[in-house]
Amino acid sequence: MTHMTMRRRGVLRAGAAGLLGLGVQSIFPAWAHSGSHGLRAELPTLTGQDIRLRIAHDMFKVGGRAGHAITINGVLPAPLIRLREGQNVRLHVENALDEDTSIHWHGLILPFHMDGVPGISFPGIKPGTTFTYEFPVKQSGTYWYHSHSGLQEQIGHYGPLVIDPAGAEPAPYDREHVIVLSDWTFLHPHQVMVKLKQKGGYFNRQKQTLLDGTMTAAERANWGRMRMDPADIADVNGSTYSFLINGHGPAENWTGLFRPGERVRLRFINASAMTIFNIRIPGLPMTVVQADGQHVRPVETDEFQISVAETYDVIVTPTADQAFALIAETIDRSGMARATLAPRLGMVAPVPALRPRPTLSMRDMGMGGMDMGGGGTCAPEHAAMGHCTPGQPAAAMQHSMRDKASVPASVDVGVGVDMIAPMPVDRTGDRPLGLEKEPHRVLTYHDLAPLVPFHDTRPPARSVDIHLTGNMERFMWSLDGRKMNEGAEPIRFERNERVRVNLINNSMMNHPIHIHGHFFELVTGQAHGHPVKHTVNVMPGGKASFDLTADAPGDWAFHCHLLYHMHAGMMNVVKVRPLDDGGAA
Ligand SMILES: [Cu+2]
Repeated sequence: MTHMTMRRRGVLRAGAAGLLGLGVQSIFPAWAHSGSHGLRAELPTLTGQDIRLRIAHDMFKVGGRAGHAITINGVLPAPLIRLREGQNVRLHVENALDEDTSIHWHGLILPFHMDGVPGISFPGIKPGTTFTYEFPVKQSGTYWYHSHSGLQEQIGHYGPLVIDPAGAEPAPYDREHVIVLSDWTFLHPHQVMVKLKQKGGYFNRQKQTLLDGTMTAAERANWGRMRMDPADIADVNGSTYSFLINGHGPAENWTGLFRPGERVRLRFINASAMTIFNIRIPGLPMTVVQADGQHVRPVETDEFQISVAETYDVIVTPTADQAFALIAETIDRSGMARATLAPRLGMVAPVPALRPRPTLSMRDMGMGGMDMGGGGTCAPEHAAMGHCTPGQPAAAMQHSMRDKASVPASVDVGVGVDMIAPMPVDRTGDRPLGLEKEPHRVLTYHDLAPLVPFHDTRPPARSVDIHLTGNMERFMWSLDGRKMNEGAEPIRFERNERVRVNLINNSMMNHPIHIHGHFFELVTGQAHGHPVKHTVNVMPGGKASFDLTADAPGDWAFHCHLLYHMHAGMMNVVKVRPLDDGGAA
């Protein structure tokens, strides 16, 4: 590969002065002009009725190193696709790889055979062929698109998609920036998977040796006896990942410009394979106006956590002629993506240090108030159930986390399930993991109120429980103990039925659960109404329920959006019947 194929920012750094001197800068797209003090804010943008995308092998450069990437139209992240509600769109996708590929339009309401999941909704796109997606654009908001083939998403196959409303914008703004968050590794993604399989905590343990622990020796010993790791918060982390904003590493300081006094809309998209981020802009409150592309009542906050595959739109109004740091710290504090908002290029703001690494609590293990580090006290209800013996917390934990009687018989508790959080509770009102004690405001799902009521006001006619299960040590992940490729029965919904789905997280990890082709109402129990989403982060040892109107006939993917969890089997098919032709297959 020559440096000319290193996209997005490799080009100029590789030899800008010489090349420009030779008058060949016209071969570089405008976005590659970085200068020495921050990069242009614009993303390459595609609009109109006919959009052409070419998926190809490429090189990507970050932190002075180059690695193999899959890019779309030569850029990482892929171009911004900008549509308008009410239009039709044809997206011609050429596969220039030597393997199958696909594009899934994340969060879009469309006919199922345009959804782009190989083996579920279409056959995939063969090498050397072009597939044309065509559908009417029925919604507005911030979305994204990505591969649903193998592990391609990890190496660059993702991009932002913004749909402007047909009518007035309910959350007006003067300027906007699209902020695509992602994670990049120079390891081949199949190597990442192999390492996770060899040792579920491979990357975590690698990192732990680099960080000072905050636990006492006794606490450490307790967790050790349980063969559990309270710092097991992210499977893959900063020990291998570079965290990117719009394709730029933290040192590259991607800069979004503003004029003091402007209302600046930031469209955050978490396009990571595996990384949950905590977002804050020190000194600048953020007003959340959209979640997952759906308008919410404006709510001001100082920090929010964005799980993988979620989107949040916020509006900030910086009035001072100064730079602000945009900090996306990873959930396990092993690294950060960082950008700058500034009135002029070249300005920087102080970058705060990574905060101390959080550790899991008993609540994260589905054990409510049990407190393991405090010398073995436990909540009366747990003691009464034999789940906790004061003074012997490790023994009690070990007992109850392995108690397979705490899930119903419908859950297959074979080798793929090594621990079961015994008493998951609704955590949609909890502050996200690690942000419990922050002194400032932190967004929770309970803060999200829909701007307009959901169109279907029927109460659910029935409910379905789905357990989020796994064996962390062997990196096996499943729904109800069954892996996608090992005979999991599809989840069946009657067309137009209203159903409550209870996601019960029996594991100690966060799982962002996503359903294709539908939005759901996240049940928060709040009087201001339930937010409408396509992805919900289910906290460790937690529960989350959503009410779904199964109004999209077809076969749809339903999965954890952590790429390697999905790849390990944490996925199923949702079948909504009958089809438009009356078919029931
Ligand atoms: Cu998961």
